[in-house]
Amino acid sequence: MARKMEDDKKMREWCREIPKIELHAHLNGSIRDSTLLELARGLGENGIIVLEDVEPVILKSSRTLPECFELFDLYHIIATDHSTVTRITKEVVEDFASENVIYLELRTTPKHNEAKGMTKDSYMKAVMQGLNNVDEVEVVLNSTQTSSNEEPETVINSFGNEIKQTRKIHVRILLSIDRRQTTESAMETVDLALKLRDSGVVGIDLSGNPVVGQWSTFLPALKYAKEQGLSVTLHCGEVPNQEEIQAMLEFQPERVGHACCLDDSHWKLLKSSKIPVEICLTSNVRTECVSSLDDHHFADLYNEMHPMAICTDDCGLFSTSLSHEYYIAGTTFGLSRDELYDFAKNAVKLSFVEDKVKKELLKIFDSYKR
Ligand code: 6MZ
Repeated sequence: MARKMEDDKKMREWCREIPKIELHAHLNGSIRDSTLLELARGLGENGIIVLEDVEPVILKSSRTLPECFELFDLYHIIATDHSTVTRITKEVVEDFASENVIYLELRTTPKHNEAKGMTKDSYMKAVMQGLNNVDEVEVVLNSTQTSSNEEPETVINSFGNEIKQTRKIHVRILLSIDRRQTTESAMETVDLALKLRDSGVVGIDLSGNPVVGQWSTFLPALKYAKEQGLSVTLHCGEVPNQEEIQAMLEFQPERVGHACCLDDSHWKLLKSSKIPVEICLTSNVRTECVSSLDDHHFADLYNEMHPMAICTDDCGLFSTSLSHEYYIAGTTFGLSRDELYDFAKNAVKLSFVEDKVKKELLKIFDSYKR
């Protein structure tokens, strides 16, 4: 028993220590619990929300998909203020870096709020300010940015090797189109993404409550994004809307998130198309998109060597971390450390970052294991 606990602890430590790539993380879903409560208390004191109503919702550990979207509405009230957006961004990046995430693709829905003088543009400025404010680690936003000349640290890794470790995280941003938006608003988001290309924005995500909105509303903006060379990822199959799933797979996005509720024919189509899947284990179980970890489609896709990346989705909302997601993937599906390591490394190829950075990231993986 004690031996098993010791092995388990070592496995958790190892999952934390290895370099990792995060490809599916929503900014506002990744807010620290402590920050969320602090902000909610502030709003409660100012009479903007009733804290007693909100606190149990924040502290509840398991939520259905509809409950998550209720909570997101609260997150949006809390986060619609420039300085808060800046603070959250800084903390989220620092939290991922502390998990040894060496590349983070962070997605967020640009918001406007007239009362706070916030436009989609100013929301994104606040996000960028948050990236600038990160001080625990160096944030690299494009491949032309010159890194500091700080000497990398020498550390001994769990393979027993001496390695050089730099305190650096590459970050790229995806702008999310919320399914509640109109075609015009979705177009605006794509235009904003194009404007912010030099600031680290590399693509577009379609997300939001999966039972809201029509595919035909977003399609013009998604097509436009693709034509302009932005990468596109879609939340696909969180609910069994087979007509939409068909249309999404035909659109051939560069990646899809979740892919839980596909019928047999779409399952075959996904596999033959080799569209990479962003896998969010804890999120899928908590939101009841899959019945249990054992029944998760990860195992089937893994056995077929389908391209996939392990991701967190909303590490604040689901009280998880990327290390924990690796740990549960390893322990649930019986992956060895070598297999998990290769899996982590393969996620580099699925990222939307420039080839030059991909090479640099692959080098970090190789030097770590050597
Ligand atoms: C669909 C999700 C999601 O954009 O305000 N979001 N959309 N399915 C999910 N699975 C649980 N998790 C998060 O981050 C929060 C927003 O991301 C989307 C929702 O639109 C949510 O409001 P941002 O930074």
